Amino acid sequence: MQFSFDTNLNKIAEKVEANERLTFDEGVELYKTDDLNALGKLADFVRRKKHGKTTYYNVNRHFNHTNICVADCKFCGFYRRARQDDAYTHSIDEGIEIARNAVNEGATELHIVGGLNSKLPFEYYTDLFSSLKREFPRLHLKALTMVELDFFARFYKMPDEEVIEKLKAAGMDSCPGGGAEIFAEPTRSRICDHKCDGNRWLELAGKVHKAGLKTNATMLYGHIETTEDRVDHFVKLREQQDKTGGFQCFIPLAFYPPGTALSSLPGPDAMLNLKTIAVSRLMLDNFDHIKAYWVMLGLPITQTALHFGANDVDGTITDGGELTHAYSVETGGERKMTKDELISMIENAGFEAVERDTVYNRVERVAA
Ligand code: V47
Repeated sequence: MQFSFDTNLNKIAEKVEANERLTFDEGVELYKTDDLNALGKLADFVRRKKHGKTTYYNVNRHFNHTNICVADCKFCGFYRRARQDDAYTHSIDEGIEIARNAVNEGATELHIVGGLNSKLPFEYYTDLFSSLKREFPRLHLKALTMVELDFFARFYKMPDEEVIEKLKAAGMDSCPGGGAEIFAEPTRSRICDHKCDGNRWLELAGKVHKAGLKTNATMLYGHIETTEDRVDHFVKLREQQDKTGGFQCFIPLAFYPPGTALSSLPGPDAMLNLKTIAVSRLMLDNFDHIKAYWVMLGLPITQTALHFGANDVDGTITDGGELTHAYSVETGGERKMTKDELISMIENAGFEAVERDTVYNRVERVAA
């Protein structure tokens, strides 16, 4: 029997096997192949070398404190102007109640992001974090993207370091990876010209790492970006990781068009979803974890992605996650999964499910 293998990939396969860094051109070559099986096998080889059959998940909750935003991103279906009827900002007490429900359901992490809201004082954030920490000292606050930190530094006129130190002192434990979108110009300016550029996003990630906190990194794909833009994104993240080393996880975010200014676009298909997981695993040789975000990918592609380089599926997530609601794919009508459902999804795909905390320590639970 003749097994197919795109012979253009032979040289890259040798480099992957020898643990050698791939170039920009090789990243583009990987995207261009039609041999999805070969690409998946290469990424799976690296995934299994790093993690064996382990696939991580966590028990978490999203809290989007405000949907009021001045940024006007073309891909976003979540933001509102302050005058709109369905604009909202949660009070600190509401935040505490959402966190209390999450903790009662076993959450170890609260993922906090929101719009760039020019009506809020900086103290809203420090009060929110310190109040949450007072009530739930063991709940990890994964809070605020580099775009929010950039907005705070400019809007509240503070040096970056002061913004980061004050939020860290109040209880910010790490930062999620949002706001990275696509670094390459002119694409970035076409989809989000009111927020910080790619270099600034990377600079701030470096500063957060230097302050001793971990962050994640994302890439929004499947809109107007090119293959070269995606590979450029990986190379820039890899260079930043070489410098400051604080990225824990990369999360490719599949663009979901409904309700956005780009709603006429089809969004990414299964080929692009799987290629992006696999190429990110192969290009981001200094990232430990690649997350297949089930909310965006749906369950069948998430399971397949575990064979294409991903070793994490994120968490139980969604209640209270208005932002996620704005862009989540229909997963059989579900936008929330129980821990048992997550475990079954991972195990049915042939992997071992391991509960982690935000910084990838194993969580051992005592049976009730
Ligand atoms: O920055 C916005 C994206 C991000 C859409 O760090 C959209 O663990 C698809 O960053 N279609 C926020 N995506 C979410 C995020 C994230 C999610 C899960 C885990 C982590 C982590 C981070 O969502 C935004 C933007 O890139 N987004 N609109 C949309 N229509």
